[in-house]
Amino acid sequence: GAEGARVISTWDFGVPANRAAWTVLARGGNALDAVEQGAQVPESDLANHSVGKGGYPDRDGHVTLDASIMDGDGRCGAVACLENIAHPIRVARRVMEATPHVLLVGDGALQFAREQGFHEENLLTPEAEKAWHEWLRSAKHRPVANSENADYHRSLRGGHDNHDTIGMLAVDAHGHLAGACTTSGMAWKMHGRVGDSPIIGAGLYVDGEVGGATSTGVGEEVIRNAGSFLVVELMRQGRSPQEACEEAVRRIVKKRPDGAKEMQVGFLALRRDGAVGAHAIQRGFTYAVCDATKQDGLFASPSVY
Ligand code: SD4
Repeated sequence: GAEGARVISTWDFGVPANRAAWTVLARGGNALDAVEQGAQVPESDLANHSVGKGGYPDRDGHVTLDASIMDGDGRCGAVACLENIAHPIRVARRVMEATPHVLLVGDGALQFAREQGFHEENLLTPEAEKAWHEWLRSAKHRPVANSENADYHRSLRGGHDNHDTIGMLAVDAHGHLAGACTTSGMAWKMHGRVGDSPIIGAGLYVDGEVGGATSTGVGEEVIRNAGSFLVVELMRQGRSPQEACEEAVRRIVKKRPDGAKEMQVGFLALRRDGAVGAHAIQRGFTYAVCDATKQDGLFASPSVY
């Protein structure tokens, strides 16, 4: 029985990701297994240019992946700037379960993944490589300040292709919570740049007494405001998931009065009783909801602009 279980995730591709998570939840499986399964769907999707294999590379042509996973007991693991491994979310879970640490980065993360038996492969698809070459022609390898990364922000704002970070939150039939977040990060970022997604409290936070939150969009702004932690703490103080997401977005906009019109940040929250909230700076942020009554729910988040 999956009574009371629910999984939610960011963007249109959250729908198939939720379905994969639901196969675990529907048979009474646990939230942690569910989000790990679900997050792997966009990681495997080569048409998705911001998660896993097929993701757009950094400005030097390296596909570097960020991912984190967390459960309601505060157990968590993450990897950042990981190359050549198609499923960083699985490595993040191994960090959580097989090391005394929370976050492994770069070569160390890759070394650990190898030791854990993960297979190495080239994650730069011909399509992503072509897009990178096109970007190089116009940008001339110039490091662009976050607020000036116009192409990237345009793609985030429009929401037409909905290729973005997946953040997923689940509550299982036993009332346990878990969340996962995985991304190739900001396209054409500087080599070594790490976004919010693998930072516990920024791109993902879960507390079994309260609920969970995750984010998508310009990671620097989310890190600056400890975004997902903020959403969970606001819920702890009695705000609804919706109010909590709205307040977290408001904080970000307030600190960047000039930049906010040009950038996207979205938060998604799941309270432990299954209540959902979502809010974003720009229109176009969608999220998917799946439970025993409806598997393919897709909603448009309210937004500031
Ligand atoms: C980041 N939040 O690395 C991510 C970006 C994202 O590509 O949402 N999508 O800042």
